[in-house]
Amino acid sequence: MPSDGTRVPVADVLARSIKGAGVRMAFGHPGGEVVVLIDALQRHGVPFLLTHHEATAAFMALGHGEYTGIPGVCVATLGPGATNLVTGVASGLLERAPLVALTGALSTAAPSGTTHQALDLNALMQPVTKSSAEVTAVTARAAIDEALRISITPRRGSAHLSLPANVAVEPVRDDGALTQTEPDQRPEPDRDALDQAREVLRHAQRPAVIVGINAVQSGAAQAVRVLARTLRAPVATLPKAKGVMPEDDPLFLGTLEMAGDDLVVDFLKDADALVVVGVDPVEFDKPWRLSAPVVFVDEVPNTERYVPASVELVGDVPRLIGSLAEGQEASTWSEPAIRERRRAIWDHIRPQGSRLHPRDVVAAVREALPRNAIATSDVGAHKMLVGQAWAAHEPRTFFMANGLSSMGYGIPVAAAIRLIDDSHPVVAFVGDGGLSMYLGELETLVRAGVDILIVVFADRSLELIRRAQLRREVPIGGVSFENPDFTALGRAFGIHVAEVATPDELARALPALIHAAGVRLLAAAIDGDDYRF
Ligand SMILES: Cc1ncc(C[n+]2csc(CCOP(=O)(O)OP(=O)(O)O)c2C)c(N)n1
Ligand SMILES: [Mg+2]
Repeated sequence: MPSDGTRVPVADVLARSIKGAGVRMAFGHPGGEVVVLIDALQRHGVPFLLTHHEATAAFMALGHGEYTGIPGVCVATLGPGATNLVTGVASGLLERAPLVALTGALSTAAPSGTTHQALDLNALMQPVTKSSAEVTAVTARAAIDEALRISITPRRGSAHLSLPANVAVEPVRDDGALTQTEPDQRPEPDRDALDQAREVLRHAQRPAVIVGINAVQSGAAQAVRVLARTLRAPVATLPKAKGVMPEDDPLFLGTLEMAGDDLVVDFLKDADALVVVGVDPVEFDKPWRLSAPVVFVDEVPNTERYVPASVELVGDVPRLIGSLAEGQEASTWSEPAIRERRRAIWDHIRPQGSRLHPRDVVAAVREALPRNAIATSDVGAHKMLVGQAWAAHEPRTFFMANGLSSMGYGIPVAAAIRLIDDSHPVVAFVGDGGLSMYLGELETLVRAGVDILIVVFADRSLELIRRAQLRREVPIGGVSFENPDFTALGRAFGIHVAEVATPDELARALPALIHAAGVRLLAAAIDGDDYRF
């Protein structure tokens, strides 16, 4: 292979750029059209993990992206491989995860009129990505570098490339100048806006801080903590920003949009100014309910206008927050009042009297795991509970589907994170509906040697949807099902399983589950009726 790279096959050029971007591993499910690409990835030092369903591969790539900030890569074949991939790729877009999806495509040399497995893959992927393009021998280098760059440019998300099987083996015809692989430059902050924002805070008696996902992705956690402590301001987070403020900090108020959210919002109504940091409207299912003036700080402009901003600071978030904090004084908020509200939220989400409440499960698992444990949540009634009850103390230790909010996210994201970084224990909280959707992936996890605790809330119900039926006063139906025999699943997949139905059984089962290696499943029989939002 010549050193100037002019004769390098297209698949190798893609693999080399992917390796160069820091991608740790790729996830996928092959077809004949992508075997050359997968081989190239592996030869260039990007191991490939086979999943049983392409969506799982995309969720794993998403986990790689959300955790490391470096795009995750997933691979699928053309036709059904690409259509199966769509849900995970769309999740990358709306979960704001850097992700590059690669699919095969029909050979450009296929006889005209070939329709077998032929779909317009770029048209398929266009609405669920930031960009989708077909790779040619001329554009290969620019296309992969552009896909990688687009995926890490705020707002982060998915990019897709389709690679015709014959093009993969063609030598590139333009391996020349590298395109920019860094994200686009952030705009310079507007000095007048900064002065205005500082004035808003200087006149406020009770400023509060609301934090969203871009505070995590822009590395602003430390700056937010300093600002909050300087102002002595309560901090509420959106679910994907949990951990920006340690949740045992006296200033931590609660998580918005999750169970008990009304109590968080109600407290914030007493604020006379809000600093809203990196908040992406994708996480909101409810309208903005606060009327205090808003200082909006983000990497990207407030284009959706979901947040009614009085002043907008757009640019380098940690620096902007640092400038905002300078010279500010402590507010008149009382820390005991914040603590009392936290207690009220904690009490609210668990009504008295149930045998084993989901909050008890989250609390017991939290207590059994160290401070740096990483948790993920899937989607359903349990997510509303976990998002409020799980205490995250550092950024990037809690991951939840809260953009596309697709079932199937929890387990693959936790597994990918653990494969990339084995220094934190990981736990995935999932519903029984979500678990059954991709049950076959337990084999993937066992084969990959993932150390992971899966906690399944076994209520034999799509509980969140049952609640929707109750709310909309339609007959209950099409939302209940039977679960597999979880203990037998343990034998089938070779995993450690414990089934619990009471707090005592939970306490007895937990130590062994926490300390065992490999895939462990805790099936907690709970009553879906017990969730309180
Ligand atoms: C892929 C996908 N299909 C459907 C939905 C709609 N949905 C949201 S929550 C939910 C129920 C999930 O059931 P389960 O996993 O058992 O969680 P639970 O609500 O019982 O806690 C459904 C069907 C979704 N979010 N994602
Ligand atoms: Mg359920």
